Amino acid sequence: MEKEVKTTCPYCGVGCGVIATVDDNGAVAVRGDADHPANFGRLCSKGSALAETLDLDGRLLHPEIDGCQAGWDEALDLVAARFAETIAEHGPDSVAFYVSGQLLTEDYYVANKLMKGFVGSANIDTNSRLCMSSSVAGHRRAFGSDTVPGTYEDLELADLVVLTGSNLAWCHPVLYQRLAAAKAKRPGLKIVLIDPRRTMTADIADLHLAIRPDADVALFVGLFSHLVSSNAVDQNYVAAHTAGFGDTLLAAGGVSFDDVLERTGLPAMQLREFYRLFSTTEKVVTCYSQGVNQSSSGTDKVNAILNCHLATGRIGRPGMGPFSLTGQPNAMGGREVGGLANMLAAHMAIEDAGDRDRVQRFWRSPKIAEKPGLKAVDLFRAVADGRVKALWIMATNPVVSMPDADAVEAAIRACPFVVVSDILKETDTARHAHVLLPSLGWGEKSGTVTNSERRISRQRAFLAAPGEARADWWQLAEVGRRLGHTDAFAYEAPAAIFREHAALSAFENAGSRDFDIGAYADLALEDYDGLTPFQWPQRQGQKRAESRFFAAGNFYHADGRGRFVAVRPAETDRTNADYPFTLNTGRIRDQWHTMTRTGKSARLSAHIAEPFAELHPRDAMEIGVGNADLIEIESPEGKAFVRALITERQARGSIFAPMHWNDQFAAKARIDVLVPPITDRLSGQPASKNIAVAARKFKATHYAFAVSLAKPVDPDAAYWALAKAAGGWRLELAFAEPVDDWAGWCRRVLAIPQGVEPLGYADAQTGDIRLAFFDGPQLLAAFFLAREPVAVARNWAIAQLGADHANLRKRFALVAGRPGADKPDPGATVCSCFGVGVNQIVAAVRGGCHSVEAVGVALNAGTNCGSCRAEIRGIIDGCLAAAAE
Ligand SMILES: Nc1nc2c(c(=O)[nH]1)N[C@H]1C(S)=C(S)[C@@H](COP(=O)(O)OP(=O)(O)OC[C@H]3O[C@@H](n4cnc5c(=O)[nH]c(N)nc54)[C@H](O)[C@@H]3O)O[C@H]1N2
Ligand SMILES: Nc1nc2c(c(=O)[nH]1)N[C@H]1C(S)=C(S)[C@@H](COP(=O)(O)OP(=O)(O)OC[C@H]3O[C@@H](n4cnc5c(=O)[nH]c(N)nc54)[C@H](O)[C@@H]3O)O[C@H]1N2
Ligand code: SF4
Ligand SMILES: [Mo]
Repeated sequence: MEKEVKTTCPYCGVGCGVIATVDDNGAVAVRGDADHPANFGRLCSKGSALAETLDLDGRLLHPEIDGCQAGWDEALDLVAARFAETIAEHGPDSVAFYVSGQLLTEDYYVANKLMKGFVGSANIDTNSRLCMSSSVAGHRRAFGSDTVPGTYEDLELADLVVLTGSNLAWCHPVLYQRLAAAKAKRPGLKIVLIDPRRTMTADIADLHLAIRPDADVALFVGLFSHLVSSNAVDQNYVAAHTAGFGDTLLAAGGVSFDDVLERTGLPAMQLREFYRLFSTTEKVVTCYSQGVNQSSSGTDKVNAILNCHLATGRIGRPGMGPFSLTGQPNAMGGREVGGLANMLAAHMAIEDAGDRDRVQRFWRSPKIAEKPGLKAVDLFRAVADGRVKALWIMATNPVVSMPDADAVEAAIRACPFVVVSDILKETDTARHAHVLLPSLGWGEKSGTVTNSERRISRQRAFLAAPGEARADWWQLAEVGRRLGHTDAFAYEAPAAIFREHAALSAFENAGSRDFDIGAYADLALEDYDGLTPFQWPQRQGQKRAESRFFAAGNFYHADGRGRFVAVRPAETDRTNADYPFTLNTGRIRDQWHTMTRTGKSARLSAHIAEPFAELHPRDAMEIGVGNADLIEIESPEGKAFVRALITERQARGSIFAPMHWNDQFAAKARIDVLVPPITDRLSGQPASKNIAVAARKFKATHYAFAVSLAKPVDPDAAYWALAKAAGGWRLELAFAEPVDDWAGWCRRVLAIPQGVEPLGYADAQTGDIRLAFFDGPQLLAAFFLAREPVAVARNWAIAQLGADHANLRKRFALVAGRPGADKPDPGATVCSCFGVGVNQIVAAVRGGCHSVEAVGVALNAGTNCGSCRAEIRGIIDGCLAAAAE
């Protein structure tokens, strides 16, 4: 019998409801949950492909100690013993946890409780430091609490949506779809995008401000002045509910319109238009994400935005407000449990003696951390210099995602005791663990997550635990018990943890703290199982009609007033002739972070199969780089090799590279090795978007492309990038020097069995070599080598892995490296849901399909999740423009 389970997507902070079905053979299918208020049935490309990422390939199924399989008792005893010894000898601050916004709230709660209440240190930080901490710091400065005032519906109700430092189309795709649908219905809804790059999100923007990196403070300080001079300030709101207006106005006076023009690099007309739109539109929502947070001025950027909403009183009312978009599925839940080193629990403050005492009484803990712990960058510094001697890393991959990643890797390698809890056996971080603990993954674990609009939803298990994998909360509780805290960690199921978390949120609260879900403190097990999505706060005995905050003031500073913060644009002089480019890093549509899950899907890997760097055509020309060349990017911290992608979407002088690739998928593409450990002074969040780098062409003697049935092993080449492909793997390569025996190289790397001889072709004139290995009619691997970037049609070559090669002519066509006339090459995949390539779309446009809808009718492309609609529109525009020339 088919089983249907309602759960929540494990990727981005939109927090879409998913219905998973498992059939009798164990096959899983997913679809959007039409009843979930985040997505109403929609899913993006990543959500739609969830079922393809659930195989057990590469999974960690048993605990390991020093690379050898071990039992749970042995592993947990060792973890507890080593932590206990270290604490006894060097004090509580000599140990640390580094956790993740991808933990469930229940896991996170236990981790935080164990470290802050029972180890007695606040050395627990999380990858949310790299993600949301500037928003947290900004919220706390302005509101006295870490509160996101609005709801998703506000984007649909607004008359102006400002997106700044957000690539909504790719990073919060379902919210983007909701916004796009609202705009289609009501074209009067204006959208302004503020981003140095012209991203796919620009597709729905009425105005795109290609701002200079980190000029946001100047832009919003200038807006503040404009709101004052154009009488848009809500004097009543400011007088009744805020403080600090005067000082902020004074500070803003120091930034003239001309200063703003100079700092932002924007044309005056565009700037005026933005200011006019903002000041004359009552219903404004300003959404922001990593272009704001990940900056040395991240917290000031946040407050510069909040100032404008406070000044106009546009906050907490339908269609109005600042909106920090959270990245990870449980970034918000992590903040609720106080998972950051400078927070306590349930939105209480670690600096506040009363709060510390309250939490300690509630936990009945022997101690409580007395001061904030080390923030991520400082934490790894402390690991490096030996202050932290035992480290537990859970659900995050810092060797890939932390700034100065090589230094972080060296620190982990040198740490006397490292525990890693992950779902995969081999990650760039797991390879340095002394103890590896197998965790349950999505579909296997149970608990709750909170999305960007404060909505708590259940993740539910629908698959059996694989091997000996166990939940993260269980691992932590077991260690807590082994450290002697038997009662405090006697949980038997996530429901009990959730109840405790809910009870703590209400404990001595009485409206003094924003986060309160006391209504759920006594939730019965069946009710936890059946829990439907709800937004906080939900105080005990009170049904709250209003889901927004601050329309009528009631901020969480002691005087109840919101604060203006007198921010000033930072002086940044970053001219350095050795590192003339600005590197901006971020995300692509179909990969999730360090690719441990999305990298398993051939469909998702087809959209962009290689690490790349986007640069402007004139910059490319100046450094002698052509499309498809490889470039070497260098900063004082490190080096990376990636493919060049030349595009006018990129501003001059700046380079964009994705953060996703790692040592499992590429030779040298961990982009965080380039990022210096510079942080925002208030939040400690690294500045991952504005990095001084040099770029040059990487001179290869040979380039190659291979498809292979078996997973390639250790490709020794200066450059390689591996991706899952339908039926096998694809491998891009470049060599710094020729290899003597190419066939031998293939045999080793592409795992060709003994006795299989290659079918070969070598062009003496061009130096091209092609090799194909067959087992009967089955292609095992094909290898295409050239002195220039290889021009073979990738999707066609991949399709050959599944094709029947009984016919000898077909085998020769393969080594000739071109599709037959009957099988045109579909080109690079645009629509991953239906596997439609760019050449197919171009053909459809030439055949008369001049709208995204028409292409959808002809090819299905863009008709499922819709994530590729902006790209399809771009292709149509490109074809029509070319035709008009
Ligand atoms: N496909 C996909 N979606 C994801 C994720 C993923 O890995 N893959 N990760 C999730 C997570 S954890 C997060 S945090 C979110 C992040 O979501 P986003 O913040 O939307 O994504 P990013 O690509 O990191 O950065 C957003 C934009 O900021 C711009 N930017 C850079 N510098 C500046 C600046 O100085 N000012 C302004 N205004 N803009 C600037 C960049 O050009 C970029 O387009 O995405 C979530 N969703
Ligand atoms: N240069 C640059 N660097 C960045 C960013 C950027 O924009 N630019 N963005 C930053 C941001 S916003 C973020 S959020 C981080 C993300 O960076 P990471 O958190 O390092 O990335 P993930 O790949 O999501 O890592 C999650 C890990 O947990 C494992 N895992 C999955 N499910 C589970 C589970 O249920 N339990 C356990 N124990 N493990 C599990 C996965 O296999 C994986 O190894 O990167 C940051 N780094
Ligand atoms: S928008 Fe996509 S990745 Fe984000 S929660 Fe929804 S389905 Fe998952
Ligand atoms: Mo994030």
